Amino acid sequence: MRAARTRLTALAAAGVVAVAVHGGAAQAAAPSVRYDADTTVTDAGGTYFPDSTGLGHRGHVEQGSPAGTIRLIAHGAGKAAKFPAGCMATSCRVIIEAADAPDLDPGSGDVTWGAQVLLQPREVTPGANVLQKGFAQGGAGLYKLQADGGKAGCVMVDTGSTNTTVYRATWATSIADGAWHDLVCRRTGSTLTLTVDGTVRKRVAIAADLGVSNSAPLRLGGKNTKTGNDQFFGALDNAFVQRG
Ligand SMILES: [Ca+2]
Ligand SMILES: [Ca+2]
Repeated sequence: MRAARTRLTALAAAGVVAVAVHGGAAQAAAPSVRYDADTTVTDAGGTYFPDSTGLGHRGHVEQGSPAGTIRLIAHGAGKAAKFPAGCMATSCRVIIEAADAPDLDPGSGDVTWGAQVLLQPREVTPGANVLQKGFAQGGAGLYKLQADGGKAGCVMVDTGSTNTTVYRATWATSIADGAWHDLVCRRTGSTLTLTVDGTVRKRVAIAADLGVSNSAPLRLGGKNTKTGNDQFFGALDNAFVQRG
């Protein structure tokens, strides 16, 4: 049992599985998308982070104006994606964006998403979007991981106009302490759960029929590249989405 537990801990630390933590029996991880951020590829279309699952959800680097840049920093045996804290004062903007795809839309099914996040106290901003598909406004619906004010939070909004409630599972303790944290959001039925470093920190009730299915891209580091995009200025690794 100790060996099994150690293995689960290692998997959770890699940001690739949370099912085993919450679901009782262990399940094999099968994310729809994951970015190990160990490398980038640049071609005629620009620079992108390859999808580590092999499913081809390229994470294109998209810059706003003023433009921010993402660089790779050391993390474990590999790298992580560092967003640009050096230009916070000028509201520079840069995100990682993957095109809409059916396996990124969970509908009303269970879904897990998350990332490993490193945030320094000086990088804290009121809005800091880590990972999202969709928007809180306008009916698109949304699943999101954020670090607003340095506090990890999971957010869901139903697609459509009938249920516009914004559901949030936020931990009151700041994670902006200059250390890596493993942040996992999980929707199971009528529950939305935030897990930080393997410990459940917040659990809230959501509408059982809430569904997220939209035409928005998957975005890391901001809601878009426009002014007021809730730019994230920390570092990310192993951002992932997993249905089921
Ligand atoms: Ca990495
Ligand atoms: Ca879609």
